[in-house]
Amino acid sequence: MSFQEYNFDGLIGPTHNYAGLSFGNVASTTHQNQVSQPRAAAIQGLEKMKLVSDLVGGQCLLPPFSRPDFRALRQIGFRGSEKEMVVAAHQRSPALLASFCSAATMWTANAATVAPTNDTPDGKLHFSPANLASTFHRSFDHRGVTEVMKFLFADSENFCVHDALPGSLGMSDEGAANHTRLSAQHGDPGLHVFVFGFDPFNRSLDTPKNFPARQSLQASRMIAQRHGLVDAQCMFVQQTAQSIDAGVFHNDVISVGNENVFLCHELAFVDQADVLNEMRQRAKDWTRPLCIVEFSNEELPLEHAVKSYLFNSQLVTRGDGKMTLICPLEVEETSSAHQAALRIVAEDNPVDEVRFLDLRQSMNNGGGPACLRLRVVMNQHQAAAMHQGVVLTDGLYEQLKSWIIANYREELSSVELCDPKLFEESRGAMGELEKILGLPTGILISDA
Ligand code: SUG
Repeated sequence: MSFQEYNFDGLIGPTHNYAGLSFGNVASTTHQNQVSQPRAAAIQGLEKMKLVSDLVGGQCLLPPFSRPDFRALRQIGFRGSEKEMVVAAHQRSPALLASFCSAATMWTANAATVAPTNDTPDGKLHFSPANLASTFHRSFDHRGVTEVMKFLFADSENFCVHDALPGSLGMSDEGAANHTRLSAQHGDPGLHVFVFGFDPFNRSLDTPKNFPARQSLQASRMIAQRHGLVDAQCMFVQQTAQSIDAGVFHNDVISVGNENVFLCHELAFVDQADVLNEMRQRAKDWTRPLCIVEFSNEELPLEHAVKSYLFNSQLVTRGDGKMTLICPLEVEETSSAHQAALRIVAEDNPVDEVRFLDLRQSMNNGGGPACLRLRVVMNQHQAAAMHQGVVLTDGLYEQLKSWIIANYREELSSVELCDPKLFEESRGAMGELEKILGLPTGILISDA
């Protein structure tokens, strides 16, 4: 059986904007109320998909949804026409309306946590959509995401798509952004490293002072349990409060792993030396040695790691077994991070290439290359059993480019989120996209 990693990137939606909704995410706060460029954002994301498709293949996408999310507005008691609901929400608070207009489903590293077939006792590929309960503007997104995933992975012989965990703060789950699967090669058994920021059942753990810890240990444990993973396959590791306070709101801002390579900052984890030793111990019988590259704070100050998003680079395995590190331009522009990237390539490990990519529009909201993709390891039967309409071919790439140019505004300001034309445009665009991707009518329209 041959296995391959498929990257499901979030196609960036037409209401991409800078409302500054994510407390603890430095980029989101810094760019609050700036004018966004939805068209450029979506093209930047699409170009990343094309690059990965050309480099390694297996590129797929997850669609955006129409916004505002009228279903959610109705759920919290707004009534009347769509225009009336939008005006009333805006009058209550511009941030409230912006929460229902967010295009945050683009960051598909937060869409779900995944356990591939060869790790699960029932031999199915498991997905647990994330409840994203720690940020209000993202807490409704799992409904649409789950519906889409259940459609894409409908074949119950091969796949199991769970519902999100109950949405309480104590059970707050941020998906694959706080989970790394390491393995000798994608098709080999994996070591699942779950990274949490707090434990609702143990308040004596160190907690951040300035910003919220988003991922609950109990949520991580429940995801592992429902995927059928046993302790021998898992590590549960605490993120340092210091890093969260410096803006590391997800673990994928301070570490990244792919197959047998793990890159991290020295301030990523509590008791880090023990954590890394345990990883080495767990990997000692692998057919390829685990290569860990750790950066000291002296070499790469924490704030440079956060500003550059070095650890949010996308690490992919090419056909020749070597790896490419796809970094945001900000890494090239931050000298310490640039040097760090060059060190990764120079050291004895499978990474032999670094690429820099302009993802500025998403980066300004705290979303780098790795935030924009969900990794799914599939065998060839599963790749054939999933819905094929979301696989990026050259034809689909061209179609999506034209669709973006035809449907997206060049610029969008916070005030324009009240514009009824915007939600008509967004709904119309999603209707067209459903046809392009062969999705059921209405699945991307957040109305009912
Ligand atoms: O949850 N930003 C997202 C960025 C998510 C990045 N994902 C990963 N690290 N995997 C967040 O903070 C921007 C909020 C706004 O629109 O104002 C936002 O939601």
